[in-house]
Amino acid sequence: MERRKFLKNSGLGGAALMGGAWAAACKEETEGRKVEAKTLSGPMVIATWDVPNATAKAYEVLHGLGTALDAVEKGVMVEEADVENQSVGKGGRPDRDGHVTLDACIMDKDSRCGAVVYLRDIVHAVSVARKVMEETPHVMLAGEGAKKFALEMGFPEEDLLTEKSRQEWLEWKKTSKYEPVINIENHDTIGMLAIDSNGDIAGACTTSGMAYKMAGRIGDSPIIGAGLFVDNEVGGATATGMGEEVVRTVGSFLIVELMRQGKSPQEACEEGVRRIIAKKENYRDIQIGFIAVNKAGETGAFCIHPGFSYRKYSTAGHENIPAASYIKS
Ligand code: SD4
Repeated sequence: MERRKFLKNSGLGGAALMGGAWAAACKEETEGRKVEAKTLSGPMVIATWDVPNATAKAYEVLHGLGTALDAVEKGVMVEEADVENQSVGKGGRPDRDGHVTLDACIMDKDSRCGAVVYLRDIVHAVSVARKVMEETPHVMLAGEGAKKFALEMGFPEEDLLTEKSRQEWLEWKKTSKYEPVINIENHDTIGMLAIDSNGDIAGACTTSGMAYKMAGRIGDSPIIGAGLFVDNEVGGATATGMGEEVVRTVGSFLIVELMRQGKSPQEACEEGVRRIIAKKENYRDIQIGFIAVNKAGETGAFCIHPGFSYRKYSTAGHENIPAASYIKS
């Protein structure tokens, strides 16, 4: 019986049987520094905010010995299709002109990456980003070009503005004040990081961006290094919140580099938030949340305001973990 079927039929947790490949991955050297193996006990996935359906889908892929790349794509697609999530994909809140525009990116273990920005009328922006990575010589496609490419690749065209988001937008237009409400109005952008049974890391990030943004505005989420960064030797990081501030500090790249220098994911996320606070006088007006994972499977998260959490699915279970915050209450 082939190994995949055997694992599925065995009734045993995949992680117990994957020890060989897993242990081998743990012994790799990273720039002369031995990677800690103490907490690495099987595949795992983390995602920004409390998104249990998305992490469950990703873990299902990982448990079936799928790649981290497939896991993060399939995982975030759950939120893109969920019309109740008004920060991602279909049902997302529109820009101030009433158009839902999507930003997404994906990055794999070989530092290959793809992104789409200002994509309209296509639900699964992350899958278009993956196609950009795999089928084109480019990293990022924008607007009309991104949509044309998506249609050529066979993605269906559909209106992403739901009646609920349309009604809220019409209500917003009465005052047209751009003051994003912390933890509410731009909640639930999904950034996801996974480690597969080979110990390889991939990440994805997808969003409809800040509600009622100016037409054409792009945030951090599709920008490799800002909203997402993965280095398979070290770990990965991803962000949610006011994207402009994450771009200014190249937040996710910074966090991965801090982990490369020896910081834990938790310490690195804290420093990522501190960097933003140091450059932003009105930091109390914004929310930023970072999550990170290192090669050993250790995770961390930090944010400016209380209220941010992340979902983690590993051999230890499936939990929602509230992130510590710079401002305590
Ligand atoms: C952006 N970072 O477009 C995104 C918004 C976000 O939860 O994270 N919302 O700036």
